[in-house]
Amino acid sequence: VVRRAAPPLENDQEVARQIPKSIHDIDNGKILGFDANLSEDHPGFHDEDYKQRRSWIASLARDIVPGDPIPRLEYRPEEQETWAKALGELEKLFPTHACKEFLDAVDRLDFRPDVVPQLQDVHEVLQETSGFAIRPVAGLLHPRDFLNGLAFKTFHSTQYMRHFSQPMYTPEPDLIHEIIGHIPMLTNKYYADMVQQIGLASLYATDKEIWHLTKVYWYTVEFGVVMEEEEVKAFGAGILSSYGELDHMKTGDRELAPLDPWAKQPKMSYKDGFQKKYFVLSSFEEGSELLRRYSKQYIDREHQG
Ligand code: HBI
Ligand code: FE
Repeated sequence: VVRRAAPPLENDQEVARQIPKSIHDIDNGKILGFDANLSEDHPGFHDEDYKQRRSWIASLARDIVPGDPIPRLEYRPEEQETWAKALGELEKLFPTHACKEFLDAVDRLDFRPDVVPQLQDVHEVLQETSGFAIRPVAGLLHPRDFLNGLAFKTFHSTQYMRHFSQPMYTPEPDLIHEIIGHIPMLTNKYYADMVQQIGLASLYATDKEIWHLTKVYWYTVEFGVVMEEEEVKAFGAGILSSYGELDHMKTGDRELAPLDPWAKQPKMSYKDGFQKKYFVLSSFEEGSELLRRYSKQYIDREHQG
């Protein structure tokens, strides 16, 4: 039997992609990694009750259409306590370690140890301040979908709480990381604009460029720092939601360098300790200008070709 070879696959050509035209075109159902099956090093791995609760909260996100109100959850006593402990610890470092835009936002949001904030309420504050929206999601989205959401001023947020055995640690995004780390900065218009630019670039990015943008996101939104007079202050959510990282950023053995979105970005380390290098902005006005120039190249290329 003579078999004819299949025509060669054009490996170097991207599969035709539909560029999302609105938030409705972004699928929030495709979750990577940890979905219902937590990895072995997750603090809730052996806790069936925790896993069930987490899956139930995650499942609510799947049925929500953008524009629907986000379901209000009644948090359990151990979840309330986890929130109170994490907030209480982090608040000790905010006055000296967090940027002034963050401190102003935290005042406005009025976090209290005895009340776990509801996503719907912080969504409404974002709508009134920067125009950002919160869309609940069951877990980690594909980087392209997550970044594309930012183009439509939408932040995909988890709604479940980390495991109560480790209030200061989570291996995945959770409500505390989103609410304390991300939400306050998203009320700032310049910051919100900067983040949206990363999203706009991602709409037109190849897969390789998505990987680069993931790093730009990592070194700004997750681990960015800003100069205030002569002092370095945190604005990245990965720093602001971690007591150890806040301390390390301020006093640890680390490098500082100006952010250059065009440059090759260092490899990201998720698990092995704190960041070795932080990228610095001189202000959020400057950051939004810089990223506007950066994203413009992607937008211009799309409209020429
Ligand atoms: N998904 N839900 C969620 N939250 C994130 O913070 C997140 C994500 N998917 C990808 C991602 N972050 C990063 O890898 C960057 O690509 C944005
Ligand atoms: Fe995050």
